Amino acid sequence: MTVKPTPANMMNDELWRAIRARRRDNGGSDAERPSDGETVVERRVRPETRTKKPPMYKGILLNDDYTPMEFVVQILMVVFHKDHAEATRIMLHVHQNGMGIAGVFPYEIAETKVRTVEDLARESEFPLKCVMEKA
Ligand code: TYC
Repeated sequence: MTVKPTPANMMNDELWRAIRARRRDNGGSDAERPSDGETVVERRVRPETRTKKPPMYKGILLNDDYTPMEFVVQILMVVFHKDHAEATRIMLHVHQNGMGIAGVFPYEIAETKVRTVEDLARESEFPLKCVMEKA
């Protein structure tokens, strides 16, 4: 059926358009709009709370020829909370492959760990490098 656009129902349409736009901005739905029998009202179902996971970053250790193996193992234990066996495994992987993942963290935590590794290495005058990369 065709509804004649009277000033009254035109205003009503305008109003609903504005309400819909507002709800879209808020992640809401059109659920309460009364149906005119022709208009298909989209009902979007969303969880009440949006839980967005933060982007994650890998903390990557780079191999070099001068940093002692045991120093790298200690770094992995102290900064990345690995036990001795896991720290040794990661260190040997880096030694043999040139690089390896020490852990995966949200941006600011990865940033802090990378800085801590390089601060400790510098204090001991070892050239150990640690970088971060989007996971
Ligand atoms: N290649 C170093 C050596 O032979 C050991 C080492 C391992 C250095 C891992 C850095 O990230 C590294 N002493």
